[in-house]
Amino acid sequence: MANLLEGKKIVVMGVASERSIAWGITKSLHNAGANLIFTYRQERSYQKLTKLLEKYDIQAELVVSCDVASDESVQQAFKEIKEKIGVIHGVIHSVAFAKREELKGEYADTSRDGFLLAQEISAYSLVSVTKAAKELMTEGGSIVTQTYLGAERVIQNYNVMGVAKASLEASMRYLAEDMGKYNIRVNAVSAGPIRTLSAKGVSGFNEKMSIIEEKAPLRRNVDQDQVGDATLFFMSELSRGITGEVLHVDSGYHIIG
Ligand code: NDP
Ligand code: N5H
Repeated sequence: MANLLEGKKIVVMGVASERSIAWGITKSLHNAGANLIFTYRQERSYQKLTKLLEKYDIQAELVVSCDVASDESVQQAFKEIKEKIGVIHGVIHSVAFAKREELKGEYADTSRDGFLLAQEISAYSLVSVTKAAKELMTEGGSIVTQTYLGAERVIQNYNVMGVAKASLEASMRYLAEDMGKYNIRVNAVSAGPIRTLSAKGVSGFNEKMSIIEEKAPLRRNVDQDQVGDATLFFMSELSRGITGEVLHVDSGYHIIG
């Protein structure tokens, strides 16, 4: 895998800590020879990212601020990437947000603003990012987002985020159709539960992990590195015939009734 992504420039969005799925992806892409550009939202994430890059001896091509809640911020980030980097070949979209109080109890209690916030940050952001990135992807390429089984089925507590992920997956398919003519593929990885900052403090997370150990065909949980390698496949030419797909990296749990 040493040179699967040699000469490829890929934007990674969503590293907040060493546990971030986006960091697992970073390691896989880096080991495959990719040149990486990073975006972050919070200053705290920027500090973390800087330390991680140093610790793992990874040279970032560029690190830019990008809050996907703002169209101007997304456009400004990709404008800066265009000016400083030029052509890019891929984007990793690994961002989501919902208010913690909406991630428990009944979905029927979801507030209008909580619903819209989850949709905006977790689903619409793939649209705005794809639109901005497309201008830099003049040699074709690959865009990968991160989703979860709660998009397909009712999973307790996932609530408003399940509906946002359903929207994200549908958006991914419509974008795959739009981008296909530019030789840009758009796909999603659906990971099983992984302990990250986002997962911290959410109700029922530990229980979800135990169920995987008990019921998934592989009887073990997945980790960031497994998601990283599946995402590497989507970024590479090995997946050149695949677009509009949701690939489950979940120890096979989604096939169990
Ligand atoms: P992390 O908490 O590590 O990452 C979440 C990221 O979202 C952070 O980097 C955060 O940046 C970013 N983010 C939130 N709001 C915004 C915003 N407005 N603009 C830009 N970035 C924003 O968690 P994960 O790695 O777990 O999450 C990554 C993705 O994986 C999400 O889409 C999540 O739904 C998905 N996923 C996670 C699973 C899990 O079990 N952990 C399972 C399946 C899917 P910052 O901190 O700087 O605000
Ligand atoms: C069924 C479950 C467990 C219950 C639901 C969890 C949903 C989590 C997703 C969202 C993204 C979590 C979230 O937005 C948390 C924030 O309200 C508070 N946290 C933060 O602000 C931290 C500091 C930052 C870094 O987080 C973000 N997002 O910016 C699902 C689990 C089994 C699997 C899972 C955890 C899925 C998923 O989508 O992440």
